[in-house]
Amino acid sequence: THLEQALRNAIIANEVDVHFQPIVRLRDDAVVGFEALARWCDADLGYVSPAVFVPLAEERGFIDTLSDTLLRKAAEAALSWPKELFLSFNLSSAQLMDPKTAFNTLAILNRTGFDPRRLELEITETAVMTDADTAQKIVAELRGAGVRVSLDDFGTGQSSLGRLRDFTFDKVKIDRAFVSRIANDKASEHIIKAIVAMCEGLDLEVVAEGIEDFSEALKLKALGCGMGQGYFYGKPTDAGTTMRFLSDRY
Ligand code: G
Ligand code: G
Ligand code: MN
Ligand code: NA
Repeated sequence: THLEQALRNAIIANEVDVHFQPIVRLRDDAVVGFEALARWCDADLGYVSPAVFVPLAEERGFIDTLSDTLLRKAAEAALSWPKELFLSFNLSSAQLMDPKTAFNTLAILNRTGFDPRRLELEITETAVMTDADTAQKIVAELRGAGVRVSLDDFGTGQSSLGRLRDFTFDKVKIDRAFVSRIANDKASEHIIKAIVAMCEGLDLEVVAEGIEDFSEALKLKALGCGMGQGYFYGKPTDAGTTMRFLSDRY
């Protein structure tokens, strides 16, 4: 298809970019890391969402090429950040079924000179459920090298709480579907409270995604959520803007 060819060309021409959105500690609003988010603006097609082109690359069998390019770019940019900040990077579900993923990922970090202990990989429940054995091996290998792993979009996938026991994760990201409802929906508040309590018991960190205003931030803090992310704290911005934002703060 035209879209596929355009994407392939954009990868080769190094035109698929990566932006960064801050993740903060809710206690004091300190920035603790950034999530890398792929961005592609094609000359003819205009802006194409990663929600469209990531699945396309998965389907057409070049997600590893795309993802390697993005991780390299993200890690290179993150090298200039203060050392205590982590980089969070999304792995696609297809990559969690490919045994080469752990080796490839570590090779990129090695080549870039980026400390694996500063990398966090976001994976989804659905990916974990699809091919649990392979996913588990990949996760174990990466964690063995110091990479941390977070469960993204928590609460929306085909989750089984049992997986939380079988799998060793470091962090849970509460899907913004819950966060966007806490203002007027008691049920979402109870769900978040339960997730926070569960994570405390399992010694997992918690991030609330999609925080868009001050009242949501206050509520999540009151619910004991440790970290937050969303437009209220910052939209995703390119590497240069992110760096200027950091120089102003540190
Ligand atoms: O960035 P939003 O900004 O529109 O992202 C849409 C979706 O695309 C999200 O589910 C997000 O996790 C996914 N996504 C964004 N960047 C990447 C990436 O670099 N790799 C993968 N696998 N998914 C990404
Ligand atoms: O699936 P994942 O959680 O990786 O994707 C994150 C998605 O959420 C990206 O598309 C990102 O641009 C988007 N996002 C980040 N913060 C906010 C927010 O505060 N509100 C909304 N609506 N979307 C957000
Ligand atoms: Mn994510
Ligand atoms: Na998410």
